[in-house]
Amino acid sequence: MQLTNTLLLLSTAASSVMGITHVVKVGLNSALTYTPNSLTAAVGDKVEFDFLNANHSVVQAPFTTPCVPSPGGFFSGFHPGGPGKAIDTFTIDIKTTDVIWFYCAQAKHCQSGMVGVINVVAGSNKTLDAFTAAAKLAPNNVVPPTGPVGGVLGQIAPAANGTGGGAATGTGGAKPTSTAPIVSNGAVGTVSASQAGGLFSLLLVAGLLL
Ligand SMILES: [Cu+2]
Repeated sequence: MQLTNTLLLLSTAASSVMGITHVVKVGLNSALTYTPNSLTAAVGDKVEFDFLNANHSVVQAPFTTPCVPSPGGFFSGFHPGGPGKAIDTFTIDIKTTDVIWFYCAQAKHCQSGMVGVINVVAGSNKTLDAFTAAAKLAPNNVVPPTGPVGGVLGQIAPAANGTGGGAATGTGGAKPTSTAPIVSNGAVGTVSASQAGGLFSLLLVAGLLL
């Protein structure tokens, strides 16, 4: 009983320390979509884009220019995906509650509605529908000059890639991603390292309690 309580406390503490990782499936069922295309994430959370099919990307954009990169925004680079392949992932940290609009820079995917949003403001006229409508009219789909930038690349092994979904919910950090993030925006401390560190100290505390 006491052990159960301690473990419960521990997992609650762990999730509040590490935040939640929200997973967005890119190209699910070979569609030009992000699933979900609108999500809410708290400061300290992460959003992980899983590239399942075709050759997609994710680029941050201002609301006013849907298919043009935001200065200083993130860009995943292009990631081909398909059945039996490892799934490339691109994970961003949510550092503010500001709205984050994004699109796919491949071909005319942005114009075709391959766009999405994090933390849209309820009641605002800056809706995902409005962004999508503006994207449809955008003259160009602009690929950022450099990247990947603004996030961390990873991979989900094919073995964990049963239904093309990627098994990524926050159950304590045991996600089948590769150990070495290839790119980040200059941040040296990696996600997995800091998570592991946090978990380790929590386990240490648990050990003392028990
Ligand atoms: Cu695309």
